[in-house]
Amino acid sequence: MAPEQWVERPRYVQHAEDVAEGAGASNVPSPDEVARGLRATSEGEDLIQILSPEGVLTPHPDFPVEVTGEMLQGLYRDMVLIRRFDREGNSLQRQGQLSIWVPLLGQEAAQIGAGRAMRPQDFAFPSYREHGIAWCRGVDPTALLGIFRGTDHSGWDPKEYRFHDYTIVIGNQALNAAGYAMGQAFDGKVGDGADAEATICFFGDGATAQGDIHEGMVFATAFDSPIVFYCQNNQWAISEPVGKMARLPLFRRAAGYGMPGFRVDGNDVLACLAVTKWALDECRTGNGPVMIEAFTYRMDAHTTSDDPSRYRLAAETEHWKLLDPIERVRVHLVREGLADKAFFDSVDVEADELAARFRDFAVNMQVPPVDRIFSNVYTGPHAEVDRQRADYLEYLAGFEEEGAH
Ligand SMILES: Cc1ncc(C[n+]2csc(CCOP(=O)(O)OP(=O)(O)O)c2C)c(N)n1
Ligand SMILES: [Mg+2]
Repeated sequence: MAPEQWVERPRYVQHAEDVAEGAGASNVPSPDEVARGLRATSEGEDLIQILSPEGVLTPHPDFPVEVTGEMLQGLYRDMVLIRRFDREGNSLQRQGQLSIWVPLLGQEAAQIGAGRAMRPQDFAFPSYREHGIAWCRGVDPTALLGIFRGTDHSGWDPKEYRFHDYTIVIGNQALNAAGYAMGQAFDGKVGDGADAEATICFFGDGATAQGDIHEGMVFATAFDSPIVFYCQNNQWAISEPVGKMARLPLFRRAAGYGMPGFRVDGNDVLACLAVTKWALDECRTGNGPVMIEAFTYRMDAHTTSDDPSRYRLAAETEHWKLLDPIERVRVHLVREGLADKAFFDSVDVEADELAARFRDFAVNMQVPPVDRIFSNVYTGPHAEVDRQRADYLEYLAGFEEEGAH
């Protein structure tokens, strides 16, 4: 590739200076902007796609996946349910029930595709937006609520679900995941058997600028570890567009470490499923690691503390709406006669029930005892933690005495 091509910015990225220059005061995208956005995703460089935004299914020769009506219905249901409880989480924060919420809106296919590609024995290391992966691992959505109310560090047993705690420190999970995958290989868990294991590590586009990701990839490749590095490129790291920190499509970085890298349409659940399944199988049979870039879009704010209208154009979000990950599955199911109205209605009812249960749990959450923050810091008793607990309780007791006078 010629050097001048290296610095070419992807066309789909809006830069802060473009916004400042008033590139698009209007919230309505022009037809040209819409077409540009569609091209960037559906005809993007090396983009692996099976289900187009129009709902047309084209099998991929390198990533075969057996598609049945029942399987597509299942993926549709998963995506509708996680979108529904994600929206409920957002509303609960707005109503003061949660301290913060991290929306996954727009990334349903990237997460359900990868999550459903995993086998029970595989292990996932998430960052903080992977509610869809939690769902696929069998973690009940209500288990997420303590984290976002600020009363719990986690809400599930990572070993039971083979789904690690959320990691807020950007990129840090790549080190844990690479180490875990090295351990899987050392323990002889890699091979041709049906119980062979792999690890998958989730992180964002912004995290690729973090040293931990680099170190994780170096160790994983040096030790031929069974790990899939799954980057959800949702185009933004809070207010920083991916084109500002990456001169090349992110999946190309894999070559520098010596592993295969693929860019998959992150809004196409079938492509995400097929490529991740292939990658996990490569890893579990000793051909890891593999990197996947799921090319998608964060439709909502970074978190409920963020206001994306300060740094990106509504037009950009509008054209990604046309690439909606759920809508293309719905269109395909209807066009091919694989689902009827009763099916779609039943999923909507189920989604409403899940949201109601989620809300009910949130509003009835009890305030935990103050000293619970000191629990589970280490696997066993620890003198320093005990000392800190005693200090803190004594400090709080001081307020009670004051109040008594
Ligand atoms: C080590 C570290 N530096 C900075 C932050 C603050 N921070 C939180 S989210 C974020 C952006 C991450 O963007 P990306 O990796 O693209 O993930 P996304 O939020 O888009 O899913 C930053 C910089 C942090 N949590 N940890
Ligand atoms: Mg991002």
